[in-house]
Amino acid sequence: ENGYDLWLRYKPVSNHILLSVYRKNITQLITGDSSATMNIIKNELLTGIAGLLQTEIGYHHSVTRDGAIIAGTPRSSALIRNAGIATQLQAAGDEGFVITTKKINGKQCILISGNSEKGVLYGAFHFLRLLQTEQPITSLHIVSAPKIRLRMLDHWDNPNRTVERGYAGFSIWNWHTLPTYIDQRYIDYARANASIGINGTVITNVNANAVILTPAYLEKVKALADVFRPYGIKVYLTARFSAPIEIGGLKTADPLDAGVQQWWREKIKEIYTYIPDFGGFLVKANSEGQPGPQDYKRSHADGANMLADAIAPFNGIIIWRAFVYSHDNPLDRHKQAYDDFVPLNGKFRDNVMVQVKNGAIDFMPREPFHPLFGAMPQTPLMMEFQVTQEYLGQGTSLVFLAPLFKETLESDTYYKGKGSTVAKVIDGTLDGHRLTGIAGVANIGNDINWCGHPFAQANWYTLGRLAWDPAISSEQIAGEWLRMTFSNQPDFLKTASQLMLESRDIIVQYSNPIGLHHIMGTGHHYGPAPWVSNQQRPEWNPVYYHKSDSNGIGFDRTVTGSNALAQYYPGARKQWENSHTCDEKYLLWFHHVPWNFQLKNGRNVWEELCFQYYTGAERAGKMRDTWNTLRPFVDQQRFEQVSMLLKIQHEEATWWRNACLLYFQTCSRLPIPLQYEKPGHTLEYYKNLRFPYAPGI
Ligand code: BDP
Repeated sequence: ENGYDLWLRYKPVSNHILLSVYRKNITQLITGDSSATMNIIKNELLTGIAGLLQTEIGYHHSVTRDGAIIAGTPRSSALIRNAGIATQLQAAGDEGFVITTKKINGKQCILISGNSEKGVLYGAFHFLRLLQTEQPITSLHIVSAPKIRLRMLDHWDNPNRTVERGYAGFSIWNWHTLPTYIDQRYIDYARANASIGINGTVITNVNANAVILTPAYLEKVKALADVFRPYGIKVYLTARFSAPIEIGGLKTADPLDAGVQQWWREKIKEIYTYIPDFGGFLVKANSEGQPGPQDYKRSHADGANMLADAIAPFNGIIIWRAFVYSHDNPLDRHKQAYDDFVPLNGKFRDNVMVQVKNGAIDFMPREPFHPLFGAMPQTPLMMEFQVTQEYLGQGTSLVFLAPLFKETLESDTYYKGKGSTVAKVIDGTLDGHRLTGIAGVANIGNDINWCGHPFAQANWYTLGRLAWDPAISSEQIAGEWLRMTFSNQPDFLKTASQLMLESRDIIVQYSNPIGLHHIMGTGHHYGPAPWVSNQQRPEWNPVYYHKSDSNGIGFDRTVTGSNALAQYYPGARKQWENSHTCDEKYLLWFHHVPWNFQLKNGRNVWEELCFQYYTGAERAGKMRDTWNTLRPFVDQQRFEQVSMLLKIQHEEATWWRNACLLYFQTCSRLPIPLQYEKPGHTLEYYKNLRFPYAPGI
């Protein structure tokens, strides 16, 4: 298997007892009135059932026997309308679904329903998932509604098909052959997203190119939007703030300039002539060199509101990113987004969301939650996770991200007292927001298996599942994905899910232990480079973040340092503010401590770093041994791929360990304890490694 089928393989159910139960309970399909979406539902159910049950069930117009599957909305199907499930349907809302067992005309049926066809589509995929994961189906009473309204992928794809921070080949969007040539990939992409509830996609990079807003390209975007629509997916674009100058011939892009406002109004109107359900714009402004309203001494709110006003008549939204930092913020990059955005709370239009990365620095392997969560109650905040593994082993490492995403979502902001979790800020319950969203920076490219590393597919899957319901556990997600992607065998599942669930902790241990962060290679961000200090902007240098010197190591973010901690509510702050009681996962994130500082386990900081780096690298090696025991359960192609990649990962873990410890040792001047094997090379060797063709920039 080459992995192209993702988690939608529909292989025969291997449990024979279950298979016969399924065959008895699934005998015919009846769907609501035909439409583009209903045809997709019908085909998906027929294909899925044929694959899983190895039997062709008939397509009927009425219930003639036990085991009928009835899929439709109350509007499109009289059977659903008259089934007496109005209460359940009400609970399902606009996009949710009801799957329920019912007697109709004396026959035992399974109803898959929703108030919209999109809901039925999600229900159909859920039903197939039950079969794929070998769950009982004889008495179903499921009502499921998404907790988050916008469940999105952000593609960092450029028009020339390179993908910023992409490790799975080139962009799947072939701008050259669009709009006429519709690659089957576009359809399969939409289908995979629908299967996990994703309902929006930003198809262009946040480092935006205005060309996408020109008519020739809008034609191409329209072609994609037409493919995605029946799968319930809306298209969004990134807006380059200086587009009025670059493609509009104006002299300025000042958001308060009437000509600029007029230009955007017309541009947006034009977009809607191509794409009547266009979702809106995602904007990165005044960040890392991107143009923005501050170029004209206007605020982020001025910029966002100008676009919001132009798009409001079409019910579009503006997603404005809070990922900002500048070189003239001398103390701590950690603080800037909060400092810039909190004063703007309440100043954004109703159709603006502010998109905030999970942490204040940048998608680190472990990062405390962003202090903006809970700090802008009048502004709907959208979560931005990074699915592509820029800082988590890129394309070579098996790292399951559900534990990382969940750690953020479950963090307590204390904004409205204990229990004010980030998830509750994001899902709108704490402040009653109508607009809610979770976005993930996509890890998809044109590699045959979509995501490069076979296990990276699990992170795409995770994004969808957690955006649907942030309460789903990592164990559940890993289990579902493994069952559908590989096998339902209990022995396989036990070992493979443990492998996944530990993987994020392991990479934290061997790359960013006890709160170290941002010590990766320059530019490509591949591998360790804690020594780098020659970047022109201070906050681009790893030394800015670890502050390692002969006295100690770590970033003091307490009152004696940058005081970034003051941006958190007292309840949250308390867990970190005192170096002696600080959650040690974040010790060096918030404190600069002497090398002989004692941890709770009795080791000092230097010994702890050695312990973490060595243990992490050793565990990375064990991952490969563990995987090798799973050979009997996995097809050869994917087995070998993962095995080879785990070899690389082990080598990289050892490289992180050696390079970091040798470098930090130049500060601590302490020996690596004797029980550990010596690094295989000198620090100079590691410093001299170069990767001119590392992917993803
Ligand atoms: C950083 C990436 C950079 C992105 C930036 C962003 O290194 O490529 O453009 O985030 O999110 O993590 O805008």
